[in-house]
Amino acid sequence: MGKFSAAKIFDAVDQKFQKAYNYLIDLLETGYVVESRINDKAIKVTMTAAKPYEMSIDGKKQIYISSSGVLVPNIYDINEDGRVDQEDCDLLFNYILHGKPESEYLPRMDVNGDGRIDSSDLNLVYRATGTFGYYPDHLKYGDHTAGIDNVGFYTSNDSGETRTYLVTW
Ligand SMILES: [Ca+2]
Ligand SMILES: [Ca+2]
Repeated sequence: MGKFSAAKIFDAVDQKFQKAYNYLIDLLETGYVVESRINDKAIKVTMTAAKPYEMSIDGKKQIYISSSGVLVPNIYDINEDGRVDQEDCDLLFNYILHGKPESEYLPRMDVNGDGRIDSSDLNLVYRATGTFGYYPDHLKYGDHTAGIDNVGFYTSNDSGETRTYLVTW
């Protein structure tokens, strides 16, 4: 049986702490990126000095820290203030109705990523506020649809895919 040596134990512990410390310093300096596929979606989490936290799904930022240092909880937080509420709905509603305000948040307004900013996006944000219900956006009669989007009033014979504008904003 070896002789008990407190010095040896302290050395071993010290080396482990040193390794952990070096690992953390490396992590802080080089950052940390994890990429994975979950349910066929590309999930990426980045933690670097430039992006202290950012999670994206299929290349679109979902949860992240904004340039003003606010934790943006999800894609429905249009104005990046950390809350999904009526203000986000109002921004979207005003843009759909009046084409304004054209702000820095414009790229965030197409929340469902279909290339249009319209009532589908507004309804998603509205529901994300926890409020029950919908913003009425269009009327449907058989194959005929009449509605509004960020371009104007439209009619459509194919449920809104092809839109003929009667009035534009
Ligand atoms: Ca918000
Ligand atoms: Ca959309």
